[in-house]
Amino acid sequence: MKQYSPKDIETKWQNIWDETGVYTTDLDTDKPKYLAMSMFNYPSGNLHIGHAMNYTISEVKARFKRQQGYESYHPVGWDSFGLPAENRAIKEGMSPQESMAQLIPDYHKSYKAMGWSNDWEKEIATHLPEYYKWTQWIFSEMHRQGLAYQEERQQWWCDKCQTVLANEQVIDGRCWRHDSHDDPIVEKKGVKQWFFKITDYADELLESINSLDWTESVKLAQKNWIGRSEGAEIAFSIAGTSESLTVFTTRPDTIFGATFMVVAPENELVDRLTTDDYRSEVTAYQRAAAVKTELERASAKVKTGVFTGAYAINPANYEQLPIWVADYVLEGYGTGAIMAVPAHDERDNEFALKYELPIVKVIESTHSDISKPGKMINSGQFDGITSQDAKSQILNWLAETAKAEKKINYKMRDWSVSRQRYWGAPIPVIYCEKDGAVLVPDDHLPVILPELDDFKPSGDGRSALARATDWLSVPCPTCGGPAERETDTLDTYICSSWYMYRYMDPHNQQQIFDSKKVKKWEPINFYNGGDHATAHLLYARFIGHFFKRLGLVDEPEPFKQFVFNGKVRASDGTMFSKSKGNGIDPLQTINQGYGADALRTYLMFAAPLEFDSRWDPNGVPGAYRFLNRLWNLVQEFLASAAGDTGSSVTKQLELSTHKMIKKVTEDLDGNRYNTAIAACMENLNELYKLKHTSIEQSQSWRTALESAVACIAPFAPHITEELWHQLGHSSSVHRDSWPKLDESKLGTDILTLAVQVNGKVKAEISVPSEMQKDDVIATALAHNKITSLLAGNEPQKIIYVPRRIVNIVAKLA
Ligand code: ANZ
Ligand code: ZN
Repeated sequence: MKQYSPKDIETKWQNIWDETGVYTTDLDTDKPKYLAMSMFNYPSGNLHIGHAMNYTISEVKARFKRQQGYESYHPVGWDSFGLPAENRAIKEGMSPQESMAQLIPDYHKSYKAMGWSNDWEKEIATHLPEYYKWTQWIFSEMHRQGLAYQEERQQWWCDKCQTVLANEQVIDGRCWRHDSHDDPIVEKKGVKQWFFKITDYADELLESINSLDWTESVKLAQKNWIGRSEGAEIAFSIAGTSESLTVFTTRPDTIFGATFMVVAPENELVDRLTTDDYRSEVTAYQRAAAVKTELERASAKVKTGVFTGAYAINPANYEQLPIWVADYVLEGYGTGAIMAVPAHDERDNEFALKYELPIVKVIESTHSDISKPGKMINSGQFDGITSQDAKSQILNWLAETAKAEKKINYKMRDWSVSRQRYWGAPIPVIYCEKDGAVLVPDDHLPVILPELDDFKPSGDGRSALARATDWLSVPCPTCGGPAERETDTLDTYICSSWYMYRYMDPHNQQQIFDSKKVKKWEPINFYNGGDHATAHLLYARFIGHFFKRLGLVDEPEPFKQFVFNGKVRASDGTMFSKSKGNGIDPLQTINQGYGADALRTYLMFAAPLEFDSRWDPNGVPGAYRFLNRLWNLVQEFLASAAGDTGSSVTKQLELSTHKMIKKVTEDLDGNRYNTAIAACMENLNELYKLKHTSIEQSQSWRTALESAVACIAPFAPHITEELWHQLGHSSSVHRDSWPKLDESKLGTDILTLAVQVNGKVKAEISVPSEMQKDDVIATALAHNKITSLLAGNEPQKIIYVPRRIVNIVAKLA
């Protein structure tokens, strides 16, 4: 009997698949399409166990659909620009170009070794000019649509990366590339930046979240990130001046309880408001606040602030309110100024207690939380109504006499897209003294990133491109005069915000993509990932909505379904990490002899997709044993003689098979991979039980085994391909092989009956409940224990107690 040896069959099939192009997708197909992919790989080292997990998830889905007869596309590409790649190159002492030339072919080998069904003809890489030409084109198109603008702003700055970061790239106060405890907290720095006006899309990005079939927590994260807040802007005039101070509040109902005002230290009004007596204190306070991070400010245990000497007039009751400067009010949100209501807002309350400012309660409530609704008090004509009603009534009343209006604010800021780093797509802008910032004309794209010997950041806040003098000076596209290129490059998140569309038309030289093709292949049916979900998904959605407005796509949402998958952790529950050296190398596991099939099956079996799993050292060997059992059963079948399988065994084979088909199909559609594998295992156990009654080369057994092989194929593509061919097929199991469910085979219950000989239980048989008496008796007599007991003696009498017992009376030797 042939032994199961992954080493012998896996590379063999990988090569055959390459040659025959089973995974090559016909983008012009008439078949129904399916597109499954995992988040973009940014090459910065080896394939690790997290990759093995993530990419297998979409891969299984793609295979399942391909077997079901879809034109299923599992694309592949590299998010090869950006900091992880550049930092890796610096560490290895080579250029990023050299680093990619080394890494990408290594990934090719690893991807093939994993048995992933990628379409290599359509491979893309974001650092290639044929790709980044279109990344640059997106920038230009944003600019033409008035959605790209330049502004000097306080930006997060990572000292280690020597670049600014987008808000989304700051995680708990640290850089997304440098987020361990010993890494520095990011700081703010005033830098001139390019921005994309994603805030213009805030409402539609928020609204369409509800239409998405996504992991709930990720949808919630999108909503929180956009952070829509409904409230009002109310202007307070400043006593003794003609100026006013406008605040944003979500609680106009509390205006009679406002006892002071607070302005953010950076607010441009501060200098004008501050009276000479208080100027030195205010200036000192502003300086101290400037070096604090937003995180420090927001989480500060003790609130601090200084009085400006100025007063505002409360438009509700004309009381004079002292204006303070305090850093718990942030400049980037609302108007950067608030009316403080210490009786009903926690932060204002702390501040008032510390600086002995008055506290006036305006809502009566039995609740211990001061921010809760209740009955209005101390609020003039509004006393007695509920605070909910007061919200709109007070706002309407104020709007008549003072400057007050409804206002919606968003936490989300515009997307800062320029980076002071070398390894990215150059921003297609040229600066001319006469014409200012001019776009590089489309027919001059791409602006090629020049190769540089020294590409490290210079430390002066500009990228290494500032030193590429030949590249830098160009004639102005408008006047032809001397001009200089932009030295910032585009954030790598732009590269990855549109790649899914390029997959649908990867080699187009004329356009970013052919809309007809994209309209056929959008949206991505299945997308998964386990990291950076908020930022990347928000940007990709923004680009989708932008393309929709340009008419390039029909569907504004690029990803129909998204699964935020769990991570593989070490067996002690900690994260795998390079520094701890406790990582699991997928290729090593494969090469130990267990093979890719066992690794894949284990990973998909270890836990529900959305849960973390702990690496179990017995897991891959366990999966290997399961596959080995499948292998051996097929070998036994092939070695057996041709024959007919009795109707009882046939019925049971059918029942078990169709139960499996139903469960595996539903579970794969519902992303319950682990229970799908469990159903395959259960079926195999059942087949092993049945083979003890009989196994022969019959149609019944063939169908059962082929179905078992086909259902395991998405998880274990090599062994199943080998067995499929051993079973006599000449085409691949990976296309159009999904077994058809026959519901009529499921109706039957299975009964377990005791078989007695002369009143003593000697055996047990399982039969379908509707089986007729004669067939039940025949099944009992065929059991090998019974035949050997009877040893050829004719039974004298057979009594059948329906659904319970077959009793055989016979003279025994
Ligand atoms: C008066 C008030 C009374 C407020 C009350 C709250 C409770 P969200 O939901 O986050 O939008 N605020 C406004 N701008 C701010 C800024 N730049 N920095 C810090 N705080 C700011 O919260 C809006 C509330 O946060 C606003 O409503 C304002 O305080 C404060 F019982 O106004 B409120
Ligand atoms: Zn010019």
